[in-house]
Amino acid sequence: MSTKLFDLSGKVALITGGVHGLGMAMAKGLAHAGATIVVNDLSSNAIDNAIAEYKAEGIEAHGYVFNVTDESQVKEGVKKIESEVGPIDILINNAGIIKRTPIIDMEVEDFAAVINVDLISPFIVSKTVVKGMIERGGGKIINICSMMSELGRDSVSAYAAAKGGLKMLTKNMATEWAKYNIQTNGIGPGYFATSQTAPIRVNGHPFNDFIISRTPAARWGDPEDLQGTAIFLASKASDFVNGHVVYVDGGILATIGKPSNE
Ligand code: GCO
Ligand code: CA
Repeated sequence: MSTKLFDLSGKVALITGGVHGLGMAMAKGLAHAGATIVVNDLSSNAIDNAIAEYKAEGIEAHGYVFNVTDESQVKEGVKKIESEVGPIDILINNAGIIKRTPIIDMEVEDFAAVINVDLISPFIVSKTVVKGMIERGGGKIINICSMMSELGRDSVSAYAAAKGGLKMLTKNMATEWAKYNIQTNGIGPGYFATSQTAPIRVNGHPFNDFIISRTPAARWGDPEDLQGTAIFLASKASDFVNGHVVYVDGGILATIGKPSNE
């Protein structure tokens, strides 16, 4: 049985904001590897729809309404999850937002809102969940980073600041918690076909062509492309892997790119 390196049977995984897109795809991957899936969102409607979508794939997911940026709601939510579903073995800090506005036009409140969801909430949820992981002798934390953990792009300053910060928070969590057999790592998705990128993925839109030519694999990622890395970082297979961000990007970070006429 010790050879079942990627088996997640008996594990409970909380995927914050796992009600659509990349979070849902990763959650489905963990479920197919045996994990029990818990998701949260601000809206009970979004949760109901997600639970139905999981069910259609044969997955009995559990949903909880709470706001990841509010520490008392997070404490309450985690307590409920752990008494009703079971102790959380795997945490994926996935909930995130983006605002695309040039720096000089951006309001401080909008910048702060992005930092709050994309950087401060992983801090809040992790510090809440990790206490139980320490008591139980281990756990897995996966922070969802971004190309913007490494690169800038016009109009996404707050997102880049948050995701760059999340990469360093990942290293600091690894530093503080590796000794408790808790592995903290990140996944940095490249450009994926999700609702978040829908406005910039339109056929003929210059950004669409740009991404395809900028990506050595020459395509947008399919959310399912993240499943293998999520399972790896959630499983025994990664028990001595600490503080890394695995970029699942079709090679974007490997290359400087090429002239647009090639
Ligand atoms: C953008 C995109 C990105 C992606 C992703 C890249 O506007 O450039 O939305 O920020 O969402 O995080 O890794
Ligand atoms: Ca268990």
